[in-house]
Amino acid sequence: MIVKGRPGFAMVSSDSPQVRYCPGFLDLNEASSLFETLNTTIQWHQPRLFIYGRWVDSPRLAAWYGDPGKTYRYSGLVNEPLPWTAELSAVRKNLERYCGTVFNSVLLNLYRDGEDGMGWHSDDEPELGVDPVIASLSLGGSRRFLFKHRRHKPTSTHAFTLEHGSLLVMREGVQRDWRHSVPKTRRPVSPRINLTFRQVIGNGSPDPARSG
Ligand SMILES: O=C(O)CCC(=O)C(=O)O
Ligand SMILES: [Mn+2]
Repeated sequence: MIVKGRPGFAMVSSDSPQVRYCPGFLDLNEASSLFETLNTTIQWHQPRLFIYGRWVDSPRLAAWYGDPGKTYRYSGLVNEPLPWTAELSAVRKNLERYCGTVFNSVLLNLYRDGEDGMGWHSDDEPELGVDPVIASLSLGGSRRFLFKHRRHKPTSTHAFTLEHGSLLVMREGVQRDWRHSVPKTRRPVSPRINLTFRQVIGNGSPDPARSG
């Protein structure tokens, strides 16, 4: 079953994600100018991930910014944070106010085209703590974003289209109960930047797998 995400639609029952989608969180000009700035000033790199016993290029570029010492590990990668830029600090402040929570780091992903995507995973690494709140800001080309339940069979899938300037807030229970993904697409799509703001607790962790 596919349940289409609607503006302001909150899935809050115990067997569905506690998710809020806010299209137009940033106005068009603000979103476009932020996209241009991040595209050219962020220190993008090509992560190599250890998946199913081998090293592969991740199908996207990435960057990790945050408070000093907020190291983030996944799929064999150890990400040491780069210092906050003025633009990232301003967005962080805005999202902290909106979400009523504190973030000390942000993972940025650059999807160059439809060949780039992100496989099914949960943001459940131990350094994110139990039940993290994650705020996800999208800029550039719209992409589909899917949720599927980790245990329920048959699985129902919730589909959102994350638009330029939109915010998706994933609250308590979402990472515990659901996986999410950004599927690759044959449709022509513009480059997209996604920022997921997180709260890293302490340092170091084991290394949970992420499927691409
Ligand atoms: O690009 C997105 O919308 C999702 C990114 C994501 O799930 C992640 O960085 O963990
Ligand atoms: Mn994620």
